Amino acid sequence: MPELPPGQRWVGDFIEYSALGRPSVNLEEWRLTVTGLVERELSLSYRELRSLEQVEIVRDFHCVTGWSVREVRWRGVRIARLAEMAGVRPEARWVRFVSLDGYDTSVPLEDALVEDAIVALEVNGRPLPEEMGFPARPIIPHLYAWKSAKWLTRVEFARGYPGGFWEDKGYHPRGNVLREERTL
Ligand SMILES: Nc1nc2c(c(=O)[nH]1)N[C@H]1C(S)=C(S)[C@@H](COP(=O)(O)O)O[C@H]1N2
Ligand SMILES: [Mo]
Repeated sequence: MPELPPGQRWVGDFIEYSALGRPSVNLEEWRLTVTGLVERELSLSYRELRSLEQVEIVRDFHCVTGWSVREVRWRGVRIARLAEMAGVRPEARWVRFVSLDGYDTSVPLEDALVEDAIVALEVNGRPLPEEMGFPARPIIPHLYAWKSAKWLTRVEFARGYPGGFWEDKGYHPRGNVLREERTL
């Protein structure tokens, strides 16, 4: 049994949070763009993303409101791989994730570049269901789940702290689960 971080409780399944509603996604038009402090902007179709090396991770998922889901299997492309393809500039310190519905969130660059930080395309062996952010969401398992922007469409590298939907309401710039970085 995995260990429960401080202030969390196990629940059996995900609780859907879609603060700005569920956007409708047209997969033909959808692109994941990688922008900001990069040498080469990327604009990847779903097919192109799927053709990159996929990695699988099995990690617990922790919402800052206190619920945790055990041992979720995610599959997708390492954020570090996208950063390398785009050529992130040395001045970059932050990564901002932007969703189709307008939700956004940001994390320190070093947290986004760890080995098990991915842009997930699958959960538990199937493509992300619509309500879970199809076609893509970042998963950075050591950070709280609000950093996992569903319906991801843009990864932006920045020098200054970009903030985000919850961050601008007082939530933590990093959100490390074991350090209980919930609010400022
Ligand atoms: N676009 C978008 N992404 C989002 C959210 C949201 O409201 N909108 N909520 C976040 C929060 S607080 C959590 S806990 C997780 C919940 O993921 P789930 O809806 O798949 O359970 O999504 C995160 N990503
Ligand atoms: Mo959350």
